[in-house]
Amino acid sequence: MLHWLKSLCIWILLYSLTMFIVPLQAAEIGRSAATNCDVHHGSCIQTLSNIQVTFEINPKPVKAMMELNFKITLKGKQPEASPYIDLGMPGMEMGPNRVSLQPMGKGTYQGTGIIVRCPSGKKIWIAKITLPDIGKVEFIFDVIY
Ligand SMILES: [Cu+2]
Repeated sequence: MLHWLKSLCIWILLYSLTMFIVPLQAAEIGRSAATNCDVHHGSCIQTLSNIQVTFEINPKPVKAMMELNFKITLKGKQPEASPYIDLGMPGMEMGPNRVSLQPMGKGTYQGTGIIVRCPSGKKIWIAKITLPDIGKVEFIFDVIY
C-alpha cells in the first residue's frame, strides 16, 4: 500500500514538473527563434562570405503601414548588382513585397518600402536580403501595428 502511494506521488510530481517545464521551454524557444534583430534601437549585422552586412530601418520605432527607409551597408567585396530586400513573414505567404535599393556610395544602398499589417495580428517580419551572385541573409524583427 505504502509502495503504491509512493509511486503515485512520484508520478504526480513528474507530471506536474512536465506540465510546468515544457511550456516554459516552448516559450523560451519561441522567444529566441522569433527575432534576430532589434530594428527599433539601431542597426543589425550579419556576415555572408566575408562580407559584413549592416541592416537598418528608419524612422524608429518601426511601424507598419508607413513609408520606411531601408538601408544596407556592405563591408568587403561588393556585389555585381545592387542588393534587394524581400519582405515576408515566418511560415506565412504574404505576397511579393520587394524593396529595391539604390547605391549611395561607400557600400551603402537605400530604398523605401512598406510593411503591411498582417490580418493574423502577428508582428514578426523577415527581411531577406539578396546580394546578387553572392547569397542571402535574413534579418527577423518585430514591427509595431
Ligand atoms: Cu502575415
